[in-house]
Amino acid sequence: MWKKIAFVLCVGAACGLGNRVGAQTADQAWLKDATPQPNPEAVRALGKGPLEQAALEELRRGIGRHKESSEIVIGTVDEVVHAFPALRVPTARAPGPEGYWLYREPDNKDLVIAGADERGVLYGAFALLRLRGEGQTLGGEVVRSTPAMAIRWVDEWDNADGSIERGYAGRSIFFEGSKVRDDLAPVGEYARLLSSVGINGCNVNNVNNAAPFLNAEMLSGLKRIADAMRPWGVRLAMSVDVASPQKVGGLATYDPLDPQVKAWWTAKVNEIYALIPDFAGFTVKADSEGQPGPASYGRTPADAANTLAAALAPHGGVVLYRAFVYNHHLDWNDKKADRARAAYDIFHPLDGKFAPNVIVQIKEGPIDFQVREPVSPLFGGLTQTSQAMEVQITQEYTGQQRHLVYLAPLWKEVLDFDLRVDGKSTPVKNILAGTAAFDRKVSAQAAVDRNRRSFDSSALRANVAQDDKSVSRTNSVGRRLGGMVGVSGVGRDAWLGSPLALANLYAFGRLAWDPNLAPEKIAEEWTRQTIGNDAEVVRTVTRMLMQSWPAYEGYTGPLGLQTLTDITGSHYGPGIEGSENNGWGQWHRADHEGVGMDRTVATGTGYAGQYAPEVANIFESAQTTPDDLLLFFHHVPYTYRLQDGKTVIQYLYDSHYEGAARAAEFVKDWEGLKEKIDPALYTKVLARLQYQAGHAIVWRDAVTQYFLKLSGIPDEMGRAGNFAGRLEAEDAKLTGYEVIDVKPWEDASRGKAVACDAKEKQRSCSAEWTYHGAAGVYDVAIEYFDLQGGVAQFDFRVHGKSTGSGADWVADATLPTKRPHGDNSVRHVVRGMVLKPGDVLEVTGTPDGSDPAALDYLEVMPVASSMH
Ligand code: GCW
Repeated sequence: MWKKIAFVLCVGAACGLGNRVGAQTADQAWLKDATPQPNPEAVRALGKGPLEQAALEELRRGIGRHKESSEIVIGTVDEVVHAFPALRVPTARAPGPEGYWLYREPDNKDLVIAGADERGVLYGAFALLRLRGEGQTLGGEVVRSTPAMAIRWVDEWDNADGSIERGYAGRSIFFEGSKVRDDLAPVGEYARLLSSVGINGCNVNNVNNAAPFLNAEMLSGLKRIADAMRPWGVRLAMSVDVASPQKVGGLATYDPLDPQVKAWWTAKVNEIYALIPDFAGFTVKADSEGQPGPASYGRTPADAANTLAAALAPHGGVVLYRAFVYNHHLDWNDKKADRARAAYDIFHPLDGKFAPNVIVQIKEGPIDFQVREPVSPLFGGLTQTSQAMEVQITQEYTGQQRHLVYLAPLWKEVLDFDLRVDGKSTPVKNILAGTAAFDRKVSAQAAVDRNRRSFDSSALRANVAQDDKSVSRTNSVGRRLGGMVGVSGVGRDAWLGSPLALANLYAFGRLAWDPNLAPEKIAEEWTRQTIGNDAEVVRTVTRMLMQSWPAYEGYTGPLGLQTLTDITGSHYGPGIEGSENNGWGQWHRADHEGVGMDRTVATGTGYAGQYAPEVANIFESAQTTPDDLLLFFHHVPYTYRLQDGKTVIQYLYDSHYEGAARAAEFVKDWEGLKEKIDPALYTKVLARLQYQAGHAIVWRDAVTQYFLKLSGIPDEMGRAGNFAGRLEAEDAKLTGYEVIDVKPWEDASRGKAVACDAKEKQRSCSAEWTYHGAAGVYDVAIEYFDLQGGVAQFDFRVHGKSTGSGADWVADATLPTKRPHGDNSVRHVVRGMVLKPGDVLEVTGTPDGSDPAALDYLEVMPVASSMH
């Protein structure tokens, strides 16, 4: 009987999702497959629609984990009211579009999941599983939830060749060799993960290099992707190149106001909808970082957006037009030039000129996903235009998934930030939800409309086709659209590569659904579902997640300096001058006297004046600017005192040492959970945390020795530039190794390292030091450079004898760039060495390919402080 039912009810991507060995499944994230428990009576669906069937399947799979003796009935509100006319449902408080309620009548064991529409049923099912997963049971109360925002999308930056821009988890799950992949099972699993946290759209291709995606073969492939995601209520969107009429269509122009161009887009959009009837829309990057745009014809972003919008409107599609438009050839010597101003300067004058189905997609800060930036003032600058906030799940500037950085606290700060438009409370989250003060008139109208619709079941959508018009329908009542878009970067390596980074994907969906959720609560929820329900596990992992962004900020770019990395390259390791002296405009203007960029109206670039007066006044003065943004808004002397009286320079030293020390504690925290978590997960995460602890030291040393040299002001605690116990490679007795200058100099201890020149054909090189410290037991750290293009080998010996476990290792990590510097400087620790004065310490490096087994230093550390 069970088999038969399972067969009949198995639909679309819900089929065959058992825990396939070696396959990429949602199991690697927070949705754990339960062993099927044949208990088909426990869950019943009232409708036959595909999303409702997916919800049914999901509940059956998940409920297997929980003992269920009663029945769960799922359906749309219409279906529930129809099936149970006597049910005392709380009709006055019906869920809004895509929402649900979970309801158990006081005198009845059975539980009802009612969705405002089919998506709501699916989200309700996932909500129930989440509550159960957390050990919560429902009493007689109603759990009622409606997403705050209409747009809850992830954007992928996948290229047709299968590579992923700023992706850190392997190759694309969607594309390979200019085609859509044959095996789309991972795409279905991804959509299931997205759906479980309420994400309803996925743009699958990069905003750069988008033109090849509009050819006929690719479009038929995209149809297959849309089919794989549809059972989970995730609609497909794509990025388009505005020059496509010329590049793909062969027209002489792509001027958005040219009638031929408009006709071309209409025909192309019709072709897409013939294949994908619920296609969600286009994302556009234009006039930005080399992408073509309307400026080539003297047209505005609104002209370009509206041409696309007109083609999409009849089908209910939308245009997400990115406000990431700026000149990357700014004059570095011009003290008034400021990239941060660009989005507001370009888009604010266009407010009110966009078609109703255009949403301006704004990065959360005015620069580019830095470790900390102020909120983009453009959110407050568009009161008649729908807006979405773009955040990055993929950790481009925040450690590229090799560092633990839980981003929900950053996003939450932005969501809660009050822009005080017209002197009224205007948190960003309200703007995105279309409920800001300036939306009051239209939202009042929408509320009337919603009330009229509530429990007028005929107005509630009952099938996918109707549901897919939800976006345009909401807009037709005058309510601004809006939402959140997360650049996700998932790949074939367990989605995000790092197991703990998945907390960011999870948190993104949860916050887009409900921006009032606390990041800590989300972290806890995620930990329980992903790692374990044990109290110590939950407490420890939640604490690690919550401390991770402040730690990373502390050792990379505190006080609003932004991430102090090479902004024209990998965006990964330390490189303090990488953002200066070029046209890209991520400047911090550090000199001998002081640091920070003057963005005030009085003496600087005027950026601060883009905020409403109450906020602008706060940022205009260094005294009232919060310390963590001080150097974003002001150029101050190193001796300037922060709110607690500490000088800027001392804070720079302290925060780097404290941040790196915190990263070292993450290792200890995790080690304490060894007996309580899955061994494979334990080992995988431990290796990453150990790497992070080492790389945090690379960051710490680079930034502190750089500012020590530039400012000439010593660290009160005597740490910066003094590396006790460190034996420099360039001071060693070298055999084969040659001294090299590392660039930038601050990325190596004292700016120098040694490399083994493979061209000379020697098999290996060695560096030897004589130990002069006290006798005792030590941990020894060896700092080396793990370069691409070969797997170098290392060996550490004392008096020619192997030093035991961990004494030889290979440099086989995949780190950015091909020359030795902070991107690829790695710390290897050999623990518990017994040393006495006169011991000869020797590191042998064997180069391979283009990896010259380069070494920076060796550090002898008392055991207790080995990571510090
Ligand atoms: O952060 C920068 C990235 C680019 C990216 C660009 C953008 C897709 O370094 O790789 O391009 O932002 O957001 O368009």
